[in-house]
Amino acid sequence: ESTRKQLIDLLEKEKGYVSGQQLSDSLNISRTAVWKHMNELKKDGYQIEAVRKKGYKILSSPDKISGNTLQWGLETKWLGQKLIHFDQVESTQEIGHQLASQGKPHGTVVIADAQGKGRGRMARNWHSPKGKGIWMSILLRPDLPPMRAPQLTLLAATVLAKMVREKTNLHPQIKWPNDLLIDHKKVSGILTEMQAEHDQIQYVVLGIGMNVNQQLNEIPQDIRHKASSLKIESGQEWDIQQTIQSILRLFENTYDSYVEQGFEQVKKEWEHFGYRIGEEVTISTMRREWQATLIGIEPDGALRARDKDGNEEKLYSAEIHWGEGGYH
Ligand code: BTX
Repeated sequence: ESTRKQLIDLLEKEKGYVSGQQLSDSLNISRTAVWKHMNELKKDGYQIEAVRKKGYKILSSPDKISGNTLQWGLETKWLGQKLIHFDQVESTQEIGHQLASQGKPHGTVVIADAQGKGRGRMARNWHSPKGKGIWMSILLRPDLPPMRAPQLTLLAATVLAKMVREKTNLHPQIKWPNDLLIDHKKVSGILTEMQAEHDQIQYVVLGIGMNVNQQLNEIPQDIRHKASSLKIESGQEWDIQQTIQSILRLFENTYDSYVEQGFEQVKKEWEHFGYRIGEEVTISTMRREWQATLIGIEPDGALRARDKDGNEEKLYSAEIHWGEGGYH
């Protein structure tokens, strides 16, 4: 794999042709091995021109996602350094849990082009059409108590919001705890699942679903009024691989400083993007439903809300909605 990376680097550096002999010398592999690598690259969607007596040249890099192309150009230290890509799976979350139990390291990433049974929270489903979005799960092994796990969801949401803000002039917002909205519509959702024992998180599988290149008619009709994609909102097609790489880079930075410095900075960023903070909404939990004003988030990531009588409450799990029909 690293030979292959070096091979691509050599070809990319050289604007002209690089001879098979030159490649074989620099990489210390046989001419036959060079030739085999070229065939593998073609399978991954690289367009390579081979000219007799001159050598090889990369004409274009692939759009088609693969583990290799995703890793190439990935500017991270630990996140996604182990990265597994599938064309189609039921759910990347499921695979994340399998990898965790096989002992795969912190920072392992699973990505699929399509999910047959993408899942949301509380057994809801997540529509994950082929090649249209980012369907990925990140395996984390944080040295944290289980009660801090919800902070990771909020952290992930700020990362997605920052990515959108970096690349567009749109105004992404986060609806507590885990929805990324653009212009009031859900573009992305996060699902954090944890395995804990005693007072220690064993691992977290953090799932990110992001609608990227769907057109309006590719969003299921029943959610079209409340869901959108980056393409619909920005009016342009996105490069999915680059978008994944940006998310992973931002995630790693944000996560590293969270581990070093705590939740405070994430909380600030989250509140900057926070949706309907200061406004009146309807909150429902398993037990009841009431009107309240959203105040902000707590240092531990819980939502703080104030009811009509001025009583404040910390919420760890609830649904927030407003207007007709509600939103969930
Ligand atoms: P959630 O429970 O907050 O949102 C699920 C709800 O959102 C659904 O009930 C539906 O109304 C709506 N919905 C379904 N699909 C979409 C979509 N593509 N875009 C916008 N709205 C939608 C949010 O759960 C967490 C989603 C995590 C998805 C990732 S994808 C990678 C990983 N693997 C996996 O199976 N789940 C996660």
